[in-house]
Amino acid sequence: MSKYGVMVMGPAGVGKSTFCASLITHLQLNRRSAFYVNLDPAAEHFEHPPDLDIKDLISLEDVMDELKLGPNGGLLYCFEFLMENLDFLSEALEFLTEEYLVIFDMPGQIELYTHVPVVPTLIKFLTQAGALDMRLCAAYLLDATFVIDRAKYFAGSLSAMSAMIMLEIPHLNILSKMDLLKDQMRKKDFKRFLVPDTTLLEDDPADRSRRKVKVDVHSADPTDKDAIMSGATFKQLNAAVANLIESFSMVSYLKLDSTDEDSVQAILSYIDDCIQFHEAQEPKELADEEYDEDE
Ligand SMILES: Nc1nc2c(ncn2[C@@H]2O[C@H](COP(=O)(O)OP(=O)(O)OP(=O)(O)O)[C@@H](O)[C@H]2O)c(=O)[nH]1
Ligand SMILES: [Mg+2]
Repeated sequence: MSKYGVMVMGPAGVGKSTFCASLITHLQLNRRSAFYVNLDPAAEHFEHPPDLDIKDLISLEDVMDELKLGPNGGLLYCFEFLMENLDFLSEALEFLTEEYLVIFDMPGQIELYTHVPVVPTLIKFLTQAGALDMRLCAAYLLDATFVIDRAKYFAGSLSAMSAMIMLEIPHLNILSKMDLLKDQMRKKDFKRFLVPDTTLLEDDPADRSRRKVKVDVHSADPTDKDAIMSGATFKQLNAAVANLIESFSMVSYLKLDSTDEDSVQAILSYIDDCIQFHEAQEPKELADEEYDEDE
């Protein structure tokens, strides 16, 4: 019997936990079962209490205190500790039936998925045939307001692509917080950002405003952010990143507004399709009150 899950990831503050909460509320309203796993040892407040919380295994505060580590080093230690104690996960997940959607709420340190092999190892463990055998997909969130600054948008897209290559599971890239863009950009203009391509660099408003700052690149202070970002090298770097993303042709985006139920439902449908959730479900008997007597 397979298990089904989605790993919600992406940079800090992009709305991962908010999306997890909206998804759980939506599943509950549709009489579906969710199992919420918090894997962010720094997360404190939850709209829905987690069914399993990494904080019950290890405390980030204790790690930082005892090992004299900063928050990022501490987080890495917590994940390495989790890797050595994977029965913490398997004991909680092994009895879940295929009706459950397991939702993993991940921390915002993207180095966990793009640089160090911790999350790829975790994914191998969860999806391994014969053990938990989970059908898992990644929901990689980026903040939709990144599109206003093309450098940020392409850097985010590069991190999404890097996660796709490292994790090797079905992957959805999602632009979150769409409600924040409603007043800033027309729908027609936004559509271009759903598939990154190099033409988007041609009309970068942030680039135009940077050009107003006249800087002599030869005498400028190399640590001055404005000087660096208005220079030709920065432009070339962005163009190279955009070219790379376009040539791999792997990244495209779905839109999400976590405050809108239809939007959450649309993303859930993509998740269900990716992990083939519905194929495994037994036909359910209708509850008594749901029978239509005329039929
Ligand atoms: N307007 C708007 N704000 C949102 C949305 N989703 C999240 N936010 C806000 O963005 C902030 C960060 O949201 P979180 O859900 O904590 O983001 P996160 O990715 O889990 O953050 P970390 O776990 O710290 O990396 C909060 O203030 C949320 O209220 C959204 O769809 N629209
Ligand atoms: Mg969070």
